[in-house]
Amino acid sequence: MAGLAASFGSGAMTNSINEISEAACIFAIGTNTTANHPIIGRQVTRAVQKGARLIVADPRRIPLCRLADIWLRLRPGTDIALINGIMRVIIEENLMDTAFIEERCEDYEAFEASIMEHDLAAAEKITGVSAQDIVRAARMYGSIAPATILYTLGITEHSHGTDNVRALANLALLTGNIGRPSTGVNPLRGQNNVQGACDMGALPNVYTGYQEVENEEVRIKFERAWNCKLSPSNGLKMTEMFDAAHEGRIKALYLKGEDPVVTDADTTFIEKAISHLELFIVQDIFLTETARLADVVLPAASFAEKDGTFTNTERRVQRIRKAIEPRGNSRPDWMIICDIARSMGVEGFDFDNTQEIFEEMRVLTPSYSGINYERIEKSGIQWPCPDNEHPGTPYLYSERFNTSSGRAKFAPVSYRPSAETTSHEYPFILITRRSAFHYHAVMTHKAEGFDELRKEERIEIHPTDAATLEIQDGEVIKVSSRRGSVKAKANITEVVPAGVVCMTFNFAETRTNILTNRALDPVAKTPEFKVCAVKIEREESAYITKDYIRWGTGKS
Ligand SMILES: Nc1nc2c(c(=O)[nH]1)N[C@H]1C(S)=C(S)[C@@H](COP(=O)(O)OP(=O)(O)OC[C@H]3O[C@@H](n4cnc5c(=O)[nH]c(N)nc54)[C@H](O)[C@@H]3O)O[C@H]1N2
Ligand SMILES: Nc1nc2c(c(=O)[nH]1)N[C@H]1C(S)=C(S)[C@@H](COP(=O)(O)OP(=O)(O)OC[C@H]3O[C@@H](n4cnc5c(=O)[nH]c(N)nc54)[C@H](O)[C@@H]3O)O[C@H]1N2
Ligand SMILES: [Mo]
Repeated sequence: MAGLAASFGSGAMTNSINEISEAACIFAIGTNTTANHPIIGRQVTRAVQKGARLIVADPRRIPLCRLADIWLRLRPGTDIALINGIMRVIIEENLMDTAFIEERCEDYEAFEASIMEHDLAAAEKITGVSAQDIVRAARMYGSIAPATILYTLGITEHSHGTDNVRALANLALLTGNIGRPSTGVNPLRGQNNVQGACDMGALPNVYTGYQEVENEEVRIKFERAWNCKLSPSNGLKMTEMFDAAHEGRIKALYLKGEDPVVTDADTTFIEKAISHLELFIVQDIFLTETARLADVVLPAASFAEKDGTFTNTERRVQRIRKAIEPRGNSRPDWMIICDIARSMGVEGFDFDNTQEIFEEMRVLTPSYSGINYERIEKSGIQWPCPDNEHPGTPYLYSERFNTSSGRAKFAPVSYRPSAETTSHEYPFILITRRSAFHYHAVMTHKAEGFDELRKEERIEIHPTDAATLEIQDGEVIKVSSRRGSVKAKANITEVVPAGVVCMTFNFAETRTNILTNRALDPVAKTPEFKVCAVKIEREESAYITKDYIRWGTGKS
């Protein structure tokens, strides 16, 4: 996920997990923390028990709402109007940190002018949150320090996700809540080691440690180390690769640890794009729905069957050790990759173990230079860690930001509606989300216990809407978007507001992502998973769509 644009860096938490319990104010926006990051959720609970103020911004009544001093039930996709409204109150009531703005930031005047362009009445109209609640939240976040912001997909999975993050960065800068303990703008990363994968350059525009592909000095350094020529231009983001495959610009795809036929937006399109490939290789620990479409499947070993390091959401690099031997003919990912490279005649892949790979990486990566296997034998170290004496960095930006001037830039952003809005034909907004009882689509369904807790999709729908449509709780209903239809049982609940329905994407037999919209954020290229327009019909009038029948039949 894109980092905090110009001034910040890597999409990692700016601060540490254990600092959250010491915060005096927590603003949790677009994160169902207790369900999806339970360890961090515990920190929030502990902070509240110690007297911290909690503001929650979420269209759904998530468990954290019970603990919150203020719950801002905004309309999906309207966060920028909400955050800008909060900042207007902070400016009008003089709650900003003027000294911090003068010493550490730039471009403030233009930013302030942009905030004063829209009044609270406009914010109330767009978000559905009362002006009074916006004022309360602004006074709370603006006057109680240290204050920390926690955010996740309710913020990022929008066609304006990067702007949402910029708005939150502006809010932290305005109040000086960055660069000190228990402050910060903290994206809680999703998958295990997704932070480490990004740190290792599994992104199309950077090498390890966010060293830019288009920077010539960087490129020459890597060319010398690897004794080869490297491309001077950025590659494609994953979502863009499927467009390229669809158009024949990409002919071969080697996919590792992703199940896009279930988890990417508009899966009908994804399957079509895959069918245009000349060669499709999938490397996974399970035979996923996507792997069924592959020409070659390479069985990989799971986390428990290999050595290496994982880097968690607070930038902590930790050792993992093999607990059991790889099952069957599966092998650790690094061995498979090295074998493929060697058999293609590429030099430099003669590693005997993961420590050798780590050593090569750290020599080339300033933020990891001081980390080695000996130092993290017992407990992990948080990057940046530039040398062997450095203790690691619990919070970022204590002295300077990642800009040439070292100052953070205010970046004005204005509210834009989501790519798809409701219409007469599609009158509901569909939010997609996670469940505490499953991990995405494939991984937890192999264990029976999880299915005891949740074995099928239940579509959350508000009692008023259910009554209008004469839907009973537990009845099978059909949900359709402009892209296709799926069916599942209704769950009548006030967790969702009227006009909004909500589904998970846990079940291959209810492929929620047939419905979702591929509208991408212009910078991060993340799809708008959190907002699409749908209609709801009772099963009587429903019919099974082509997409639904096609499920599981493999490559056509
Ligand atoms: N049990 C479990 N835990 C997981 C996962 C899992 O599959 N299962 N997946 C992991 C992964 S990869 C990730 S990325 C994280 C994700 O963690 P979260 O981001 O917490 O996951 P979601 O439930 O998708 O979305 C969070 C919240 O965003 C709200 N939301 C939707 N639209 C908006 C909006 O427009 N504005 C605001 N402010 N809020 C909105 C939703 O109502 C929801 O409560 O969870 C990780 N943890
Ligand atoms: N509608 C909707 N869709 C969404 C989202 C949403 O909120 N709404 N959220 C999005 C988000 S944030 C995420 S992160 C994605 C998740 O999307 P995916 O990453 O596609 O989902 P997972 O099921 O976590 O897939 C991980 C795959 O990695 C495999 N795997 C696990 N360990 C290893 C290993 O060590 N080696 C290899 N080679 N493979 C391994 C697993 O078997 C699995 O097939 O879904 C996205 N899709
Ligand atoms: Mo994620």
